[in-house]
Amino acid sequence: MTQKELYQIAKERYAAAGVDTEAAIEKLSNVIISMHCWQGDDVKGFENAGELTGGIQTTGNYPGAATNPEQLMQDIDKALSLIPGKHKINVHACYGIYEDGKIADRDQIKPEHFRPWVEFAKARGLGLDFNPTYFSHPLAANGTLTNPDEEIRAFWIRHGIACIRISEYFARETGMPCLMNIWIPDGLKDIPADRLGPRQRYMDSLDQILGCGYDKSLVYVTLESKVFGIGFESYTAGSAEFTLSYSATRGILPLMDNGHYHPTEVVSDKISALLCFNEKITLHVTRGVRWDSDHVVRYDDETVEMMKEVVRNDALDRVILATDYFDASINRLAAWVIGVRSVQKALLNALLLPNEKLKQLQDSSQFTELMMLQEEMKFYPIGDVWNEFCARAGIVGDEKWFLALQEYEKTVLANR
Ligand code: RNT
Ligand code: ZN
Repeated sequence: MTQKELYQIAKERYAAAGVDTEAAIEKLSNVIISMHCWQGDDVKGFENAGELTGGIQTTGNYPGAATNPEQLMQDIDKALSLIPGKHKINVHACYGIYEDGKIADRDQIKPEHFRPWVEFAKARGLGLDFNPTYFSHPLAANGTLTNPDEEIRAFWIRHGIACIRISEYFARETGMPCLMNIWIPDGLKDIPADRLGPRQRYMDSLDQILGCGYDKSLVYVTLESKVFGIGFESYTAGSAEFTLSYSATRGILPLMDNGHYHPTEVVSDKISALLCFNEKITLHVTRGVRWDSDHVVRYDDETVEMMKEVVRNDALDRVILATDYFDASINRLAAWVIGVRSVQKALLNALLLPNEKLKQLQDSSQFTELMMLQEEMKFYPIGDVWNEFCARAGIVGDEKWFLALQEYEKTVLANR
């Protein structure tokens, strides 16, 4: 049977369950995912910074990592050619491009250092997001925005403001708002003597950054929490409670990275709680295995559950989606493609559920039928709808997309 015929059968089966596959495909085509640039080079950036710090880590040494802007952009292009839809690229401040080799320090970075990213995005009709880099820098050794040394703290405040300017530039140039996410690693390995002081300094630093005056229709500032990092096991200044309260009181957006909670705590359950209080929220979709290990996103239970929360709460335009992981042990482009496609598959799954019916069953306490239907829906022919979605986007739907990467590995990556 052809793909079209298989899709027709799938369409009819879903229709019988009250699900409109055409509407699902149409909605999924419009979902933008912000793909993180840092999977391509193990979060190294272009500043020759050396070691990755900040309590995050990549493991593995799969050959072919990008080592310069040309290679990274070439790899992003290749990955995007295997992902259906038009998306955004999420750039970190340590990915500035310095033609003369003169690297600007973090408090001196300017829009011009990111012009090649703008050209890259504009040529492809993509949006851009941005992140200040509060790690992998000598002045980050003992804290950034919480640093008790006022001069160092001022340096990092200047970095935040410089990043707001670059985000404004991205938004103006691409014609799409730029999401600027603040995450700092600041914390302590062992039991603190003062938990309040660093948080008060963090609050003051953020107030100073946001007080620089910027166009809120161009830049959406988000604040990401974390419960711990490697070497920061006992305390982080930017805990969930701190960052949620800060964003709620300052009118910026909260960001949840699903690697940043206790192992049995799930972000899928937090989305609705935040939607009660925020017009928009943001996610870093990742996969934590035992710790915030930033494994490649898969079509697993939690990803599926998170995307159900986005779809069934009618929040596709309220939950902003970005990926965040770094695996150096497998083909890095495959990591991008598998992760972003997994998010899209989880969205499609949610779009293909009879969500109204399931809600009614819950509200009328018909829990047996609810469980039965939730389980039976898992075996509906989602794969045929996925293939149709990909075909309409001109992308290979099944595992054959990997052939293109095998070829790329032979002809491009192996020669680096
Ligand atoms: C770290 C955070 C943060 C980073 C990026 C590189 O735990 O998840 O988002 O992954 O800024
Ligand atoms: Zn993150």
